[in-house]
Amino acid sequence: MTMFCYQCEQTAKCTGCTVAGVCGKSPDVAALQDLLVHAAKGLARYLTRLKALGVTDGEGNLFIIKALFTTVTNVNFDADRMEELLREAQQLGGRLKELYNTTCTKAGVEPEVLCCEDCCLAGTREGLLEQAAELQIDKRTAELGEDIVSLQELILYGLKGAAAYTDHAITLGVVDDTLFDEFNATLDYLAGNPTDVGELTGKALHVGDINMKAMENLDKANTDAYGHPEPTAVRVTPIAGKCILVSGHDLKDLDALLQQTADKGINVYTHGEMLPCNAYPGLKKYPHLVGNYGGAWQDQVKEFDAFPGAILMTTNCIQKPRDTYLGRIFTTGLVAFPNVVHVTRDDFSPVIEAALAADGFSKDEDTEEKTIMIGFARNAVLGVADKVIDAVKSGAIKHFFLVGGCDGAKPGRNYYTEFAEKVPDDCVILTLACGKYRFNKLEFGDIGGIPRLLDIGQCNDAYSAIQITVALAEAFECDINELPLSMVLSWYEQKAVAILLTLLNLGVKNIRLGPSLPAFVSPAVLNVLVENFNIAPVTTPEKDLAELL
Ligand code: SF4
Ligand code: SF3
Repeated sequence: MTMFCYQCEQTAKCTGCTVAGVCGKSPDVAALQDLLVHAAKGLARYLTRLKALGVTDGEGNLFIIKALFTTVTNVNFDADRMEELLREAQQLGGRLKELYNTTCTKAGVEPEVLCCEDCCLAGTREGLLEQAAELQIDKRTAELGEDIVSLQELILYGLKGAAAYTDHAITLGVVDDTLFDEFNATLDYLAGNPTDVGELTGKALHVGDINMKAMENLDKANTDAYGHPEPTAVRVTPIAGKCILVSGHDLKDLDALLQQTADKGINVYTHGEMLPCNAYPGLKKYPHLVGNYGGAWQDQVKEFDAFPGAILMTTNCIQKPRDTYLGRIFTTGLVAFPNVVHVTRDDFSPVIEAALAADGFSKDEDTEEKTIMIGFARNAVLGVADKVIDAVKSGAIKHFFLVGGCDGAKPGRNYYTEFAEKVPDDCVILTLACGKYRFNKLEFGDIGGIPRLLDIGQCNDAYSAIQITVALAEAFECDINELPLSMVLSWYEQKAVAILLTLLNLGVKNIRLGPSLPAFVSPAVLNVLVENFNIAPVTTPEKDLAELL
């Protein structure tokens, strides 16, 4: 095997990418990512012990988040960038080791030996790749067995997802030391190569709690900066003129771009998970944020090719760009792709210049205006809670379905379109994340003025969905599992893993998960999830609907 990665839903043969990533990740990038995770675990060992001695290292804490987020699926495909991060880890490791030793001396305690010469990073790319080869997951599986590694990786992937949300919150100024301590302690735990299945299971559920806090912080960061999303009709057809398309998840990048394009005669469109930005008062106030273009991440190659302007990729999910738009696509933040120009939000002028040089939409393409409704995050929905509760009590609303999660490229995801179409007329669909593009342009109508499709927002707005669920349970004085609500989720990458752990940690049962179950969840670990949470794979829309209703 030249590599081994099974962290996402599209992994080869539903078992693992062993030759090259189905996502496009090269074996070298996969190896360097394994090494970066290993380095992060090593740094966390120092950070945890320093913390116990009363020392907080801000730089180290931030690096851990960056390192984890960088290794999330569809974020970083650039081996050079990965090596830069490893060198950063190396320098940081040296400094933390020294800090730890001097802190121990001052405190009069004997320092633990936390690393040796052998685990220091090699000086060359070849050397790094050789070191990484020893870390390949299949080797650990051969040594420890699939169940232990399954749980270790479940914890790691959950942390990666939570790190993505934490990074976005940090970007908007919400920095939470307690959360950093949780990340570091969990990585420190993994660094010890734990093998106790019961303890590993408990830690995995605890990652759900870490992610809940991460999503809460991000919700606060987003709403403090841009206000609460409000129900908004978003245009999904183009307008004549020069244009920029912004994809990913990062609100601050969009804000910076909107500021820098004001009065430049450029229309800005959202793509993929940026669609919910159109509902935030602090972003929709810009008249040149004109709407959304295209759908979910896996359609980007076709859509970016057709888009007659510049494209800015904030975080995941980026795919290998076609040559046809290589000169007008840009990455920012932690996203990286070889040969794609990387820009920072301080200066988006290369993006603006590319937009001005491109054709823009012609008058012929500016046809009828079509809109979809978005902006039903917790504030908007809880604002009409009385109306919703009355509709449930009167029987006008029989059931709620949360149909959401990641979209993806593999076949079988039309299940979610069919499921949404078949939901009975007296039921409401709550949705979030990019999986909603499977059905968010369909007509669902309303029940007594309450739209039957409520788009809560991005994947991290699972926080909003949880708040809505908890409020409904309080109103009906019941457990969340007793509500007339079912969750039919789709997953793709590690943020979905984090959200799933959050839901399980909250005790949510009967989740239907698809389109296929994670390859990294071994049969025995799956059994634990089935026994404790009655989680089940999706089957057919008809069968699942009948069972859930
Ligand atoms: Fe394969 Fe997914 Fe890993 Fe990419 S991220 S290498 S597709 S398992
Ligand atoms: Fe989608 Fe990548 Fe997960 Fe934020 S954009 S949900 S897959």
